[in-house]
Amino acid sequence: MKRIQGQQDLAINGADPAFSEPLHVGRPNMGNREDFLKYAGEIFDRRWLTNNGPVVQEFERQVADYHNVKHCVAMCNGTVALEIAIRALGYENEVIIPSFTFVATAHALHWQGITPVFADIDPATHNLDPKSVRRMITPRTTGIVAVHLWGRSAAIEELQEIADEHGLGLMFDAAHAFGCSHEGTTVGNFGACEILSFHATKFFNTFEGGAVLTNDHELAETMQLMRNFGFSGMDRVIHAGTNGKMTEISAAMGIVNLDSIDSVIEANRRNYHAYREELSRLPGINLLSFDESERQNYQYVVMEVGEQCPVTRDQIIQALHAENVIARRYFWPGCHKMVPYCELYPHAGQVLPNTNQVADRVVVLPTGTTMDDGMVRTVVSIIAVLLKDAG
Ligand code: T4K
Repeated sequence: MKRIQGQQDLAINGADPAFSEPLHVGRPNMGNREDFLKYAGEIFDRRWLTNNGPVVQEFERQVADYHNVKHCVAMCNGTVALEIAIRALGYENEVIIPSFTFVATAHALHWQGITPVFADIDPATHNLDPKSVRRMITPRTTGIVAVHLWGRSAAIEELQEIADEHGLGLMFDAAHAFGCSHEGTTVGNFGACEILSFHATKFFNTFEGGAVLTNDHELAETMQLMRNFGFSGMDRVIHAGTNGKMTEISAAMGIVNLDSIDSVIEANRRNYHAYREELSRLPGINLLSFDESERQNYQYVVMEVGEQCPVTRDQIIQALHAENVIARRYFWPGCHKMVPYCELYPHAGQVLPNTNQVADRVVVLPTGTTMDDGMVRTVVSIIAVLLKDAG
């Protein structure tokens, strides 16, 4: 790896990139290959590939136990898990969500003819600001989908209070929060239900996949029907439904990845600490912190580029990309500025000042089991040199 000590060492100035292969945010963490191939062989022999097979059922038990929650309903991906949960809860008309989230949160509503109403975030937490949620309630509001962004829990108690006061549903998009806790209770136990994503780029993956966690037996049963076209036994459809089923091979990947989850979290935690130590020396740069008294998965390393920083966020992104460090601007520019929402609700941004500001200053840095301490230090040295000569 090259040493980066001055401007002449930067790839934006013509030097070779620091890394020969791209470093991605969301490079999949892979479990034990032999264990996975053993499961694959058994699935092959059994000729049972999907439709609530034995591996999916075992996976659901393990994920429910991991979160200390009664039911895990596995799905083909997090977006369909959101759609099914939203429908099972009977949400309609208007539902309040943050704009500062992955666009799937908004799409899962719009796709079903429900209006996503964007509320602002608290700039300190990047999560929904309960005060803004209150302001967005209308007679047509039926529910709230709050997000535990970056795995850090939303303002759960305040949101529950608002939901109770106004007779609204409350569920959580916990796509980032696998295994995380709030005041000692694991995600999955809050609101009516919480959804997870196991996409390849999540620190815990099933290739593609997702789930809904809930302690509500009836709700779990409804979602089990809905993910399988509403079938209850052969030839008998008793509910509206779709195809949201997880395959056996995805569940096998999940079980194998669950076996090594502690080492993945430890790698993420080490990288986060290395980034924190190195970045703390840089002016105008703030690394979002995790409350280490809670269970965390540390899967997103989120840096904010403040006004005191001598270069802009996009200059940092450009310099990193030139070095093959594919840092991301998640979730810029905010859902409200994306199609179709910017066309449907062109004035939504007027009540989202914090979303607009935060979206302009975030950089998400690569982490995971393919990164080590030395690589983290090289990534930070690129930013440090860029800042030093600009300041
Ligand atoms: N709610 C929230 C809050 C979410 O963040 C998400 C998903 C959802 C709901 C919906 O859950 P799913 O329906 O996806 O289960 C990624 C993911 O596609 C998405 O799952 C995730 N959030 C979002 C935060 O990130 P992209 O478009 O940034 O990913 P992409 O394809 O650019 O991948 C990032 C990099 O990772 C690639 O440039 C290369 C590397 N990569 C990717 C894949 C797929 C690999 O090395 N191997 C791979 O297999 O959205």
